Amino acid sequence: MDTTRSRPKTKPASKTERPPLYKVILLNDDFTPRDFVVSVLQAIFRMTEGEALGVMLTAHRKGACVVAVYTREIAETKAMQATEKGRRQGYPLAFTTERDA
Ligand code: TYC
Repeated sequence: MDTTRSRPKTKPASKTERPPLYKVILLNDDFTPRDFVVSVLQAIFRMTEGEALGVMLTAHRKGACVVAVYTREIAETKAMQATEKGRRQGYPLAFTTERDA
């Protein structure tokens, strides 16, 4: 019996791998004004006013809301930029990221 041959150790080069995705999550707080949250969502996540209002209200009522899903670098950068916009105005507004399934 031939025991010298081994199975291929690498995946076929043609298989297209997709990068893992990360959710950006908006967290509710008691201090940031509602319309400021809406303006940040529009500026950083390119939402319409209606979309931003819906996300803000969901976070306000339920404590958190998924804003969008991106690759890791983009999710982390947008979460930082959005959190920083609040911080500059003295608000505790916070965005986090979480690996998506
Ligand atoms: N809860 C805030 C208020 O009543 C508004 C708000 C909504 C803040 C959503 C953060 O993620 C948030 N002024």
